[in-house]
Amino acid sequence: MSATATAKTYRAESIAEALAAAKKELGPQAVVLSARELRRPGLLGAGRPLLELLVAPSSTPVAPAQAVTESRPATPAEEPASDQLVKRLVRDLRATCRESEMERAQAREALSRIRREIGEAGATLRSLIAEARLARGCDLPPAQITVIRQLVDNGIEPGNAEALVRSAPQDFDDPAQVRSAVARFAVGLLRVAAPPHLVAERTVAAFVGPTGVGKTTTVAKIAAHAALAGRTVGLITTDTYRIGAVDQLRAYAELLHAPLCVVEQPQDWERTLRRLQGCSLLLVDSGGRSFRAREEVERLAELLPRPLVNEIHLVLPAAISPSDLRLQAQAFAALRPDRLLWTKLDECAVFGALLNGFLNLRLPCSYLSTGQRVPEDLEVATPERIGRLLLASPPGA
Ligand SMILES: Nc1nc2c(ncn2[C@@H]2O[C@H](COP(=O)(O)OP(=O)(O)O)[C@@H](O)[C@H]2O)c(=O)[nH]1
Ligand SMILES: [Mg+2]
Repeated sequence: MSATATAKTYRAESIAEALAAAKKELGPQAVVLSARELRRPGLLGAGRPLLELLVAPSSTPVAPAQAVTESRPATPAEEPASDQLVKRLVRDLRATCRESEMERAQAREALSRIRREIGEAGATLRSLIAEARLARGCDLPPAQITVIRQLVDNGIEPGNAEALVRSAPQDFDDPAQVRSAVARFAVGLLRVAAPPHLVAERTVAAFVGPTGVGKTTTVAKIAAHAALAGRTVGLITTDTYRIGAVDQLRAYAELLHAPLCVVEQPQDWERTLRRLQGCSLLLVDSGGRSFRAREEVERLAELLPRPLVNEIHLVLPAAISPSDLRLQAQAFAALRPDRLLWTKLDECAVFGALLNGFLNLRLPCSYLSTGQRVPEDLEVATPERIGRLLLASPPGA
């Protein structure tokens, strides 16, 4: 006789209740053959669903597992029913956890998409308003309006361009003169930060930013310049997330004969500082963080405690759009960066981001990275250089 022929069904609100009833009737060795959820009868089937267990007495030869459990793997006949149930519950729980984790990830993804869209819409709106003002001629003379348009063509946010032109001396009526006046004004306005490789005091400088912007390469360049300037450099990385990230920095460390330490948790600093106590400049590379990964940025903030870390450079590509700049600034705000470091200037046609970054974030600029070569393609930022970049004619203009 098959197991299902002698099996009985038990219904209850919980598995435990149904199982207790089954064991009471069929004995403690009863075997659960299957379980399913039933909708309660009623208009809407409301309330907690009922659970139905199909249970056979233990003396009954158990039918081949797949007959009862369909596609589930076979369960050894001697395995007690309670074990099977526990396994099943664990399996179900795991599946539920996986599902809710996926739902959370999808919700996070949707939220950041909305944030991004709002950011972009805001930037577009600001541009449109500024454009509309310019189209109406606003209250500025034509020469000033021409220069505002040129600055906008150079990637400067329209609002920033107008503010800059309005703030510069107004007593010119030739666009070229207005342009020079604006350039002089911008140069006076821009702030740069002392580059850590040329600072005499012992400094711990960290470099943070999105993935692939050139953090590791820039750290290597600064380390090489520091070594050339006679500093003893120690390299530190918190990037244990990306495969090969530590090896990338280790390769540079070996070339420079600089020690390398990994900081994976805040407690690692004590050991790291002991090991690098002879170094006068500690450069901390970090893993790239997507602006979506808020928790990761918060975790990184714990790995870069102030005032132990003296300065945090937010590394961004010079080609970044105004809306992405706002998003990235927002994403990395938890780290309280105090320097801006621009990379990939060589891949850039216009340099408005350098001014947008300064005006929107109010952070001084430390370095400019102008290519892939280590250590050659690195410049210490100066207002004059940034001013020249801002006012350079865009290609094709
Ligand atoms: N064109 C150009 N490429 C750069 C510059 N800085 C870094 N890179 C390249 O960008 C890629 C990513 O650099 P990496 O330092 O690994 O970025 P990270 O993920 O921020 O650490 C590498 O191929 C670098 O050679 C730069 O200033 N200009
Ligand atoms: Mg890196």
